[in-house]
Amino acid sequence: MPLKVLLANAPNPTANGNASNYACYPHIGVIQLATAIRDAFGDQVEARVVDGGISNTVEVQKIVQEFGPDLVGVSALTPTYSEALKIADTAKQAGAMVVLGDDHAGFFPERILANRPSIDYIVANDMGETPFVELVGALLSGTPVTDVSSLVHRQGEMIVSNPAPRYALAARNTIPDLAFIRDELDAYARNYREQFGHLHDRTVIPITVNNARGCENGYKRCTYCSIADLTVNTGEPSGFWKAVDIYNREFGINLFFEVYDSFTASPRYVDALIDATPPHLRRRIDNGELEVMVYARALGLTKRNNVDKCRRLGVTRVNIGLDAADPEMLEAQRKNKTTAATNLEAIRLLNKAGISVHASYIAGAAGERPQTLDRTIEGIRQMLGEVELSSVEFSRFIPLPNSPAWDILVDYEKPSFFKSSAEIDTYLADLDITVTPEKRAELYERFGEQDLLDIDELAAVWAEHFTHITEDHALQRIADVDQLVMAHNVRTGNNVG
Ligand code: B12
Ligand code: SF4
Repeated sequence: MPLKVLLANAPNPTANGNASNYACYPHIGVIQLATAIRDAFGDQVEARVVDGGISNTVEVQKIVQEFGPDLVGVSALTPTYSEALKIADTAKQAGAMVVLGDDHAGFFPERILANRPSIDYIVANDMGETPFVELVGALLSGTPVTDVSSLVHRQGEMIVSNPAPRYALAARNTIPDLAFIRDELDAYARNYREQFGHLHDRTVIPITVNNARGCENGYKRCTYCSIADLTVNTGEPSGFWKAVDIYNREFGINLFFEVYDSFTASPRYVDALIDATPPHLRRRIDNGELEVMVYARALGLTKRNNVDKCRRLGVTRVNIGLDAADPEMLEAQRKNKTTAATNLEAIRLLNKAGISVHASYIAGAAGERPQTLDRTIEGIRQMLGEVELSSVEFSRFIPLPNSPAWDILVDYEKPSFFKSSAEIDTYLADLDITVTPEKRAELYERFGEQDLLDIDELAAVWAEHFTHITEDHALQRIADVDQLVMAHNVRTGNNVG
């Protein structure tokens, strides 16, 4: 009998239990894990994948019950953790072992194991492939899990964290086999085309790929950035093109969203990608048959001929976090030498190269005032008048764990991204914000020891204590911008990309 393994991505918790607002891409992490164990163990395992991103918790729970798995792996982000817990409970009741992975699991592994008896193991690493294969290997052979790297597990009364090395993408980066989600591929494509189809000359079928990670701003990350690890970690350039080739031939995919945190982080990798482009794919890129989409920093795009390099790689859409047009807010967001002028310059260069731009802005950064928000909105108005944007996303600020904002809100005593509490005090004093010791204690009491966090509550508390505007004001101004953007026939949205 093979070991039955179900990998599930937890949905967002929304009122109707359906998280598919903008499910344009599958969760490729869980597909990669399923592919890796199938490749490693063949018919010793029977793997299945379900993405709550295009269904809902109840659907995922039904599949867990029907499949009767021996092991359920659940992917949990901070906003989806509540649903991950429900899926874990169902899996445990159905007699499965449960392992949790992805960002939220990696941020609070000990706390989660201490609070949640349904969860047996946590993979605390944002590169889950090697540990997951090791875990399944240990379960198949009945050997102890003490040697499974990056695993956090119980040993009697104790919670033990096995050593967690940094795995290199160049050493192992299995191409996720989309056959695991063959029946659902069309649903993502339809969702994408509904929102963005008009940006492309032909009918596009999108997918995310990931052959490189990291950001040049990683040493001083943006205030809201919650990404687990921003160290630059690049795969073999040939691996990127192999994924493009296979996905295009086998699944007709023609739009590849490389979710590298910042495409301009490693100039050497970009050059190597250009050099490694297979001639038959180069021809198809030049004919507009294959398109690439990336995230990039505005400042990075203005340097080293990067826009031209993007164009040569088939990039037709770029996502940029412009964040604000007000200098004080850009500084508060730790945008690291990015100014309203560099933002405008980057978009002009992209426009000239015929590359469309998805721009995102944030209302309610630390120290935000009605006037700074007005300046940002004026900047958006100017942008809309001077350059072409394909979509503009204006979101409220949400302080997530593993970000500088989390240090400011919760981990004040032991910050991870500020040198000390004193540095946080100086940062806040510059923004005219003071927090009393009593309030500090209250904030820690409220969020400091929790594994389950309410995103709306976090956003509201942040607005109240760390900005000079109310949350209602931020939401009202976001609605104003949506009107403004729509009047320019540009798509709006919240986290659309
Ligand atoms: C592509 C992407 C999306 C896509 C695809 C969805 C998805 N969940 O992957 C879309 C646009 C749909 C999306 C939506 C959302 N996203 Co998103 N997304 C990303 C992005 C840019 C890349 C993720 C990726 O594909 N990486 C490449 C793959 C190969 O790696 P991976 O997914 O991390 O998986 C690896 C490991 O994490 C681990 N692993 C993952 N799952 C599991 C499970 C088990 C059992 C194990 C053992 C290991 C394991 O192993 C995998 C292989 O190495 C990241 C940013 C980033 N750099 O991480 C944000 C990010 C993950 N998203 C984020 C958020 C908040 C969301 C939303 C909640 C936004 C919202 N408000 O609705 C939704 C959630 C939707 C959902 N139900 O999944 C945050 C999470 C922060 C946090 N504190 O949790 C991130 C980090 C961005 C940020 N704001 O900082 N997202
Ligand atoms: S530019 Fe993006 S990836 Fe880099 S630190 Fe800022 S939010 Fe994170």
